[in-house]
Amino acid sequence: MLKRIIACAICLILAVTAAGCGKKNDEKSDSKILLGFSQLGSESAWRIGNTRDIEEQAVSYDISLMLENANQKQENQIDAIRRFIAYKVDVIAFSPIVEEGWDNVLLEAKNAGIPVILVDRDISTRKVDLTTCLIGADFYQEGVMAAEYLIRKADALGMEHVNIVEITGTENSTPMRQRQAGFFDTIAADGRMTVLESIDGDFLKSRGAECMRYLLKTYSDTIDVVFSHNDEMTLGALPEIEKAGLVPGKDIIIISIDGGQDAIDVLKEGRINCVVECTPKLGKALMETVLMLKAGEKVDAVIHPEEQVFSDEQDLSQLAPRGY
Ligand code: GYE
Repeated sequence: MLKRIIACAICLILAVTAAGCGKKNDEKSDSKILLGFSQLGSESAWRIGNTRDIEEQAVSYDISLMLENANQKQENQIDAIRRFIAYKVDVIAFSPIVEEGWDNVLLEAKNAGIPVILVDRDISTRKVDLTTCLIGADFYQEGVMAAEYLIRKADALGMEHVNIVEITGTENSTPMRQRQAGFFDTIAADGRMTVLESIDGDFLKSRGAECMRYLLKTYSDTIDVVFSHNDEMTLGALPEIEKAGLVPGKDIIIISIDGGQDAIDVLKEGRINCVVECTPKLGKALMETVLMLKAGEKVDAVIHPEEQVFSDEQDLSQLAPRGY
């Protein structure tokens, strides 16, 4: 009997200690900042690298992350933001798939007193103060850098006419609009340049292939340049050019954006001529901004990462692995 009483007492002490420990852990995790992040999808190596980077940086900054993937649907992103509001997260971040259509849900976040950070892409709105800041690339400058490369290349080859086809990213998204604007503004003053057609490839490899098939059928061998808004669509387009009996990188100048490892490898093979970098590594700036907002500090309205151009003008043999 005594043995039983002692055993029960020990159990009780253990249970109380365990409960105590549990509470401590809970208290610790309760005190962590909670960030709700709505990713727009998984359409590209860029996007997958961006998601991974945000997850890794959340861990290293000791921030709890509620991550939701919208699978390319704006309504899923709106639902996710509403869930974050209901859950009372400390900060909301999201990468808007397109620029329009966010006012209502962002007003809800504002009324709930939750600051919102735009990651990667921008929104278009007449309302003020719906978001705190934007952390993402300067897409206009990327378009400018792509066009500047093309002008140098046309000079080097002594081209008199340059027929361009453009495969664009998701319609009404910031990178689509800005990359196109930067590219068009820069070639505008160069009388050699003609854009035969711009076609929506939705940032997808399969669409890149489809668009290229259509463009080759329509313009056959009059195409001098493919300007593609991301690596995925470029990698989809290349085999179609080859199937048509043309040599990408030689018969057609290929210009891409992102700079993921696969595209850089193909650039080194000579089948792509130029890749403008767009870094997906936005996680560090995001976590630092979250901490600043929570500390009540002022943050910069726009944070652009540094980016560069990789092309057949350079020796790329020593280029470090890209990490996405
Ligand atoms: O270029 C593309 C991705 O918004 C910068 O989206 C991003 C773009 C990137 O799917 O590959």
